[in-house]
Amino acid sequence: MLIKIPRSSDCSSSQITPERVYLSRRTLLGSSLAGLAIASLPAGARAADTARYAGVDPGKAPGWFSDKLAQARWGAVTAGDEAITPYKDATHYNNFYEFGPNKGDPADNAGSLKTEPWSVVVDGEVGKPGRYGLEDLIKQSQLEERIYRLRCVEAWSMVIPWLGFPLAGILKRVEPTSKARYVRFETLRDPESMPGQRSGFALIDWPYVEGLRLDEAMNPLALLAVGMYGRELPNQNGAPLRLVVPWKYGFKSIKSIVRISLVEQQPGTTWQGLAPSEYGFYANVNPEVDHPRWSQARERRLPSGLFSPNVRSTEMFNGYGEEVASLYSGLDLRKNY
Ligand SMILES: Nc1nc2c(c(=O)[nH]1)N[C@H]1C(S)=C(S)[C@@H](COP(=O)(O)O)O[C@H]1N2
Ligand SMILES: [Mo]
Repeated sequence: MLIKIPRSSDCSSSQITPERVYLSRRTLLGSSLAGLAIASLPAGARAADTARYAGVDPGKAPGWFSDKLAQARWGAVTAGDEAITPYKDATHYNNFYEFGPNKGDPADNAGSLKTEPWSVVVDGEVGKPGRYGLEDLIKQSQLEERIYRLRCVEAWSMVIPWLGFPLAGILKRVEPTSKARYVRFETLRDPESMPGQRSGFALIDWPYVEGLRLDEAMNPLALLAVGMYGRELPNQNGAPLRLVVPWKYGFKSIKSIVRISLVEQQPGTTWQGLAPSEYGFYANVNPEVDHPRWSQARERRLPSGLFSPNVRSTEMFNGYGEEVASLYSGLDLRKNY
């Protein structure tokens, strides 16, 4: 299937590393897994980014992942000249409440998550419902590297090189019926491996749930990620399968997905349920609509410290307006935050 990515975030063909080049680079680097991570950089990547990839922990790389990686389309979407966030920040400054409320908790606690084998239930308004093994679900899709900005509703941001599959292709394969209008996603519920789900203080009614309108889910930018930084997803980043919706606040990008349901009605979602006046269903990045307790006009780009806070202006739709603004024509974005 051919998916047309609009110009602004598309890349020139020179940025796609042909497999031959990729394989020879891999040999050059002694085919170490850390080398794999560096090999995944788009040709012409800056020295600084190469240095950042050098710190990538190679991971365990299950068989299906290595097979997909060898056929991947590198640099399918890039973030222009914006620097990739160091791997260390992307894996040690996380929100994954199932593993605790603090930014370091997921890195400390998510080791207990068992990601293999993994299956995803697909149900609701689809022609091909069922419980799919992860490998089966993605079997026919080509792995793509996409470098996206990630903007959290808490006003920090990162630039992350994801590895994943366009959500649209996978949805089409399970054949949504004419009644399907929304997609609902659910995270694993397993209090045994997820200490946050055992805590009596947690406000969240587990499992974590998110949703998209079907046309949003079909937008070419919506990605189901299985990896990042040239390796499979670390547990704290939502292994083995997570959503990435780069034009929306980070909480829409639900982690460790076990269920995808095509539904008629707009699904209730976790953060909207917790505080509907603060977090909406749409959650499009919008510098003009403030959170009731803070401004959304600016963001801290990680790495960010006391002496170099690295603050920048937040862009409408996180800079992806050319690709997604038409989804919302006629919608009052102040009411539908
Ligand atoms: N299941 C689940 N998914 C989740 C969250 C969570 O707590 N649980 N946090 C969300 C929030 S608020 C953000 S900002 C991103 C963070 O992704 P990262 O840790 O990979 O940067 O994950 C989102 N997905
Ligand atoms: Mo977030």
